[in-house]
Amino acid sequence: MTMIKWLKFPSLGDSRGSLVALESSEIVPFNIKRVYYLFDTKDNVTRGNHAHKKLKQVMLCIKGSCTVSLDNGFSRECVNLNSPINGILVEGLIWREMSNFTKDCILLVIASENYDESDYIRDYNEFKKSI
Ligand code: T46
Repeated sequence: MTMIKWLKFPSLGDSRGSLVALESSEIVPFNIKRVYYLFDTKDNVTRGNHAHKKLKQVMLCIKGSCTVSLDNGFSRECVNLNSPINGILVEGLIWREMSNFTKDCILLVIASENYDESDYIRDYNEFKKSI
């Protein structure tokens, strides 16, 4: 079964342009506690390289694009995020890495929990043991 859980965000567009509203509902399937975004990422940088114990996230590129690699300890899948109306839901024990950021990339992350360093697994061997 694929780890890539696509979400499509309805665009409330009219003749003036487009608008996407993300609320805790069926669109974002958890209560939103935090929003953060990665931008101005330098060339050839890989970010992430960790798993979360409890955190659920929705990720989308509101500008530019990047590659997200998801690894459940048995297999790995990559997805290209390149649209402000399509994102992915990442939940469960998944090792994630983000790479191939375009210069203009803004990766928006909507999260189910406040920042908590103890929710991170930053060591791949520890991640494998946790599965
Ligand atoms: C994730 C990917 C997509 C905070 O103080 N508060 C926060 O809410 C966040 C997200 C980070 N930080 C601090 C912790 C580090 O000192 O910011 C610094 C950089 O964080 P980190 O190295 O974890 O950044 P990434 O890009 O590797 O990972 C981040 C998120 O941490 C993570 O949840 O899934 O973006």
